[in-house]
Amino acid sequence: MRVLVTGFEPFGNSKLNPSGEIIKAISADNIVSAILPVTFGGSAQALIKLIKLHKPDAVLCLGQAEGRHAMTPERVAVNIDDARIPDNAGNMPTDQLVVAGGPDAYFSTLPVKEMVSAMKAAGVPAAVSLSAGTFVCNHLFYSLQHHLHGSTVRSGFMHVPLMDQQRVEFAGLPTMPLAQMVAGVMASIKTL
Ligand code: PCA
Repeated sequence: MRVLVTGFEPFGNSKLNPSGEIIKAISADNIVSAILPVTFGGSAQALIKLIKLHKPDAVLCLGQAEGRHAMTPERVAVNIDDARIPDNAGNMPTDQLVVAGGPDAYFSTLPVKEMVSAMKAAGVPAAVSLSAGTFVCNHLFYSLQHHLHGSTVRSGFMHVPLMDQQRVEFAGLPTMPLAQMVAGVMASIKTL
């Protein structure tokens, strides 16, 4: 079984993105990984190219969600782009559709509850999340589910907390050690 796992480059004014750092830290024979640009459109195009190239059996995309305490597999992707800050190309869409004519939402086809249980069993704080927001992460997640809808490839998205090295930059927000996040991702992949 081949799993495609992606993370994101840093965005906003940050120099780090834990999802990208996780990608740099994981490697296994059955894992193909990539770091995607934090841009509407560009992120999804790059991901779909990777899916066509590697033909994975499952796809797990990762992104940073500042403020979260736990690893959070997302349950639902919504058909809205509504940015509070510009993406890395300067785009800031408001109230636009991710896919014109697409359904309002798609559910994750990953076993989100089993992933949470597996992460907790590995000692990693984890919880199911009901919203991936309306920025680039949700855009990527929705585009992924739209692309793979009707196929047998299982796919979804997981937000991760800030990492310890971001504690000064995001004073007061919860962080998690990178090694714990990597353990969580590996435990999640095992459930697939
Ligand atoms: N988090 C952002 C985009 C990139 C990332 O890591 C988000 O939650 O939309």
